[in-house]
Amino acid sequence: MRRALDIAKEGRGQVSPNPLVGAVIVKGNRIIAEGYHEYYGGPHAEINALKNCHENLEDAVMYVTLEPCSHYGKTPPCAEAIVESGIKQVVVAMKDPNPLVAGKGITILKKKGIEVITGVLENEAKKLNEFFIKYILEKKPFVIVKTAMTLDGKIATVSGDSKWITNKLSRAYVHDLRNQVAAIMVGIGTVLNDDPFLTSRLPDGRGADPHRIVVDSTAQIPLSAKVLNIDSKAKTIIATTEHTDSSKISSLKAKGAEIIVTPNTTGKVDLSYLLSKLGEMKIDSLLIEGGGQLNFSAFNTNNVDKVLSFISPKIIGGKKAITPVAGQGIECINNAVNLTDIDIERFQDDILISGYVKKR
Ligand code: AOF
Ligand code: ZN
Repeated sequence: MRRALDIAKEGRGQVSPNPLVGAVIVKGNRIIAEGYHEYYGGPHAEINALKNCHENLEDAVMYVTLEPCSHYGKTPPCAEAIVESGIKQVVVAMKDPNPLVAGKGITILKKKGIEVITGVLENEAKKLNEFFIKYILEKKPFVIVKTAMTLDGKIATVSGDSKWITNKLSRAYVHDLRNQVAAIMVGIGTVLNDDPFLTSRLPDGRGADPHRIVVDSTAQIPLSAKVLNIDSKAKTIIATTEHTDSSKISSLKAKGAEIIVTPNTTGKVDLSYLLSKLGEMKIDSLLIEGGGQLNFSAFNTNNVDKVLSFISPKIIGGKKAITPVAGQGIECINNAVNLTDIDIERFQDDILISGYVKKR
């Protein structure tokens, strides 16, 4: 199963919004075939493993990271293909949360006399598909807020300089993450200050760019901004409100940007509405990279699933130097956003603390 989980990861950046799935076929102590879900709309992992197998499958066991499907989707049901293959035992890491499947795949296998063992490395499998699980159940992207600060809690100096707070290794990790998510989001302040590309630049030139989303309630974004002028397959989406004048919207559209107008009562972009729209666009995962105002809004509206907080051992001071989460803040510690399942990693001298937001 560990091998199946490992090969499933090969599909990262390619299968969204479908799950990452791996399958390994074992006979005695030998792996005789394996396969994974390689690209969106392509054959499922189980089918690829069966296709790669040229031995008799009696006495063989299939290890698969997600319950085999039972539905006619883009491809016929894997559960039926497994039945036809002659395999008599299937080991499954996790049940498929997709309401179209949700146990039906396992039922098909059992009815045909196949022995099914479930729950093997289940936590690892759930972590591997945390984007898919949120998206398929809530029709909204899994939201990660990533921040990078100095040891004294700043994300830029008093003059606004922030290049670079974290080291090369940490930054490479973030580019790899950008390759894994379907979209990346920043506030207009970040575009005005840093003029980022928001692309995934992996060292080997690999990497599918995520869609770029700018939250910009009055569409202040200059037409010369890099995100509006880059050559990339991914879309640039400007999320704005009814306060934006239509001529600016037209010129942004002429630049190739897609516009999402959220209804508003506060003058700000309604993040919950925006996330539903992104879900409708099949965006299963979203990386929010600041600034402090957008980060606060995302926490304050209960829309964050996971936090990645880089801390670099530098001290820069400055009462006015900005911090990772700003906005109006909260009054009582009791109302703080709390994280759970904390993990700590080191990238040379930088530290990454990650955790999941406890739902309130
Ligand atoms: C995959 N790859 O290896 C497995 C999946 O859109 P479809 O028709 O390809 O079906 C997607 C659903 O099939 C997916 O949501 C999940 O429930 C199930 N299993 N999907 O894309 C795979 N095993
Ligand atoms: Zn399938």
